[in-house]
Amino acid sequence: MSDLILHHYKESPYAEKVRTLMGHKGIAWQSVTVPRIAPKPDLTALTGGYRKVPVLQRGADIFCDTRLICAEIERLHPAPSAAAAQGHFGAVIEHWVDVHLFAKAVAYTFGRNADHLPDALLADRAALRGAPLEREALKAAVPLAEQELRRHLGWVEAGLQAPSPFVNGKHPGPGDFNLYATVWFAVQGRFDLTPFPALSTWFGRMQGMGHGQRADSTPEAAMAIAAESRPRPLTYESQLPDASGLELGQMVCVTPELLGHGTSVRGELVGIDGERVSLLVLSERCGALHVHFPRQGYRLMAA
Ligand SMILES: N[C@@H](CCC(=O)N[C@@H](CS)C(=O)NCC(=O)O)C(=O)O
Repeated sequence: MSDLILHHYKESPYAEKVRTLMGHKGIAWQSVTVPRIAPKPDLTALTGGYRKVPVLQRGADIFCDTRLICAEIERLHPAPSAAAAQGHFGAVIEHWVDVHLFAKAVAYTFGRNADHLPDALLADRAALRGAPLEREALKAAVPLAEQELRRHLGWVEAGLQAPSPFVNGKHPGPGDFNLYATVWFAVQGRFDLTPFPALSTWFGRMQGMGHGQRADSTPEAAMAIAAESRPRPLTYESQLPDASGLELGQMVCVTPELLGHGTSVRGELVGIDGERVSLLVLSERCGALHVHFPRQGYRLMAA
């Protein structure tokens, strides 16, 4: 049985990014379904408070955010590679997708599906954004979101005219998986890819990767695994404090920069470098955990 446990839900585009990476690499993994809205007591017992999806668990090590999850999967399963080094601009594409394109895809798909979204989902996402989400306003936002999506995806279409089959180059890389997940979400809102033939072909190629070998599990089983495991030794090359001025051993808080309301994690700083940060979190239900975050996209502060 694989020790990789993905906590996710089927509608999540960021989870689709990881599921597709599992497919590309032909990995076996365990699947735990998380509620789509808060409260998520089982997930937050494992993360120390982070509620977003997906989260990857290996024993008592918890990896938050797809950037770090994908890096961990790449480290454990290096072939076939999806590393940025094989192509160009993977991180730049990821940032553009996260900060710009994703919001347009959400505006489009939420607007198109506005009449079918449960009230509780709208209330939950409004609380997470710290701003109201009303059905009529969501519907009114669709034409602009569609125009913007078309303009941005036109850039990708032009880029894919080159002989490379992937935006990352000859092989799929982080940019491909991030972009795929966001386009996948727009397609859930019935966004029409027909005017973008190269993008459609690329989309089909990414979709054809599948999701690897998934075995369904439960939150209880995942928490029992965490409780009976010890966090793995940390793999930071240097244990020196970095430019943040924070010291190992002090209590810190990690908060997402985007949609951060109420999702901070507090713990003891046990590892830090330019790419990631690790906190020791003592969970009532799961014992000692190492909760890992990327530096990109998260604010790290003294608690
Ligand atoms: N930067 C994060 C973003 C994750 C994210 O925003 N996930 C969405 C679902 S696709 C989410 O968690 N929304 C709120 C929720 O489900 O509680 C990542 O790459 O994992």
